[in-house]
Amino acid sequence: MTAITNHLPTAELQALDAAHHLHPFTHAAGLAARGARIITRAEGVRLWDSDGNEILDGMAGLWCVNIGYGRAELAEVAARQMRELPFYNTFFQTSHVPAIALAARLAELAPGDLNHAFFAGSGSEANDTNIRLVRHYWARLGKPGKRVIISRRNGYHGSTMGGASLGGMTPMHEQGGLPIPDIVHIDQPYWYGEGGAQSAEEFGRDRARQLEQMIDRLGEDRVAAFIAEPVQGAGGVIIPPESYWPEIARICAEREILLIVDEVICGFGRTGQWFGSQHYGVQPDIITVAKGLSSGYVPIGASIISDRVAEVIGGDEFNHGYTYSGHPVAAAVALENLRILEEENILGHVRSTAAPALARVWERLGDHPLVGETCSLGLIAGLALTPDKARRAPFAAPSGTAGLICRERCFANNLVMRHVGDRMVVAPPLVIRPADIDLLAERAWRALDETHAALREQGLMAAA
Ligand code: PXG
Repeated sequence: MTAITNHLPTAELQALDAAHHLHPFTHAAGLAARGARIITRAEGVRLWDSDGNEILDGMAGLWCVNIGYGRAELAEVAARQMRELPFYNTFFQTSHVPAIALAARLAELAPGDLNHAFFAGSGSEANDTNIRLVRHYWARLGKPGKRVIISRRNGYHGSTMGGASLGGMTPMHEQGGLPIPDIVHIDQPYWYGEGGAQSAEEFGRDRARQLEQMIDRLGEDRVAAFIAEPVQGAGGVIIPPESYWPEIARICAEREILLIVDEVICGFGRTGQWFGSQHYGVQPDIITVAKGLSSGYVPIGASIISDRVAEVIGGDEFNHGYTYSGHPVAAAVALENLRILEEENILGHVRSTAAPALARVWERLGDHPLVGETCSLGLIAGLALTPDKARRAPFAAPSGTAGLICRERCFANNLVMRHVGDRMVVAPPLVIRPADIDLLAERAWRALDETHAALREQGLMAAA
């Protein structure tokens, strides 16, 4: 078989890309001026670009390639499924084997009585499903007034109208008239950035109690659900204080609201457990999954729903669904991905080898003069850049100035590390080996040195 590497020269690809391809979350004119880096192939934890550079992927694509790149088994399953049944829908009293098998497998893996999967094409779509689902659930129980969904500032739940409304990203709300009605936000449990003089434990409890206060303010008869990520990913890897989730669980148990845990990033091994909610010992009514469900090889997402919720919803026709709900090729690939995760004990590798190795090197990055804090859980890690370590001060320059320089220094050192404001984050493929974790840290340190030098040179080391 010929490899798909026989492409146009990089400059021509960049020109066509700039002329015709609008990119997500990208300043198009800025991209056109500099040209995109074009990724042509990948293997394991490594990417190659159109100029032949080898890059260590610290982000598992976009927090999703959990089993690593280049697993031929997934390609073979996809090809077999395309030959056998490339498409059929799951509407109108029909089903097919891959969707059935995947739903049953997810019921086995998901904690407690989360036994029912509603399939979507992405995490955003699954969260849109969740909005309609929880409102319909309460309406079916004779409480149509319970419509409000409480979410968190700086949470991320997708980019559709519903997903972006659930998310707490102000720059997203500013475009397109969001949030949609009946979605409200409470503060995030970001102790390093917002904890002030409080202890982490005290702060975590206080931030959780904002949920209780918001329910009281709105009235329990108006609140349908609370949604949150176990660890906020796109918000900059915000790992909540240990006191946070138990308090959230207490409030959800005492109040008549549903708990939706968005596992799009934390699911399928990222924290060392199948689901991040298991790490924190909470039992959701609904979980959102996508990304690691197929290791990103094909688009697929799902809402996994408890017996209690499914029973209520099932008593009526739920007027909702996507052409690609349970797409046979996507479902077959997801199943194969789950088989590999389990049979190769990849979660065991995360827990006993990769996560401790990452935690060690990541903590050492905390010694860098530009780094204010580091944190990690499983194979997700974040650090805060600061001009003044002692005071945990943010930069005087607009948030993201230092982060962007650092991301570019990482890229120049053949490491993909993402920036969120002035936080740097990594979430490598779960199969990463200790030697590559060392390499990741070595390149990150070099990038931090270069960022430090650039900030000094440009007079950007002033604290706010
Ligand atoms: N929930 C969570 C927790 C996510 O992280 C979504 C929902 C939406 O999934 P889809 O498949 O619709 O994208 C996400 C997606 C970033 C970045 O730059 C993060 C995501 C997507 C794109 C970029 O950190 N997360």
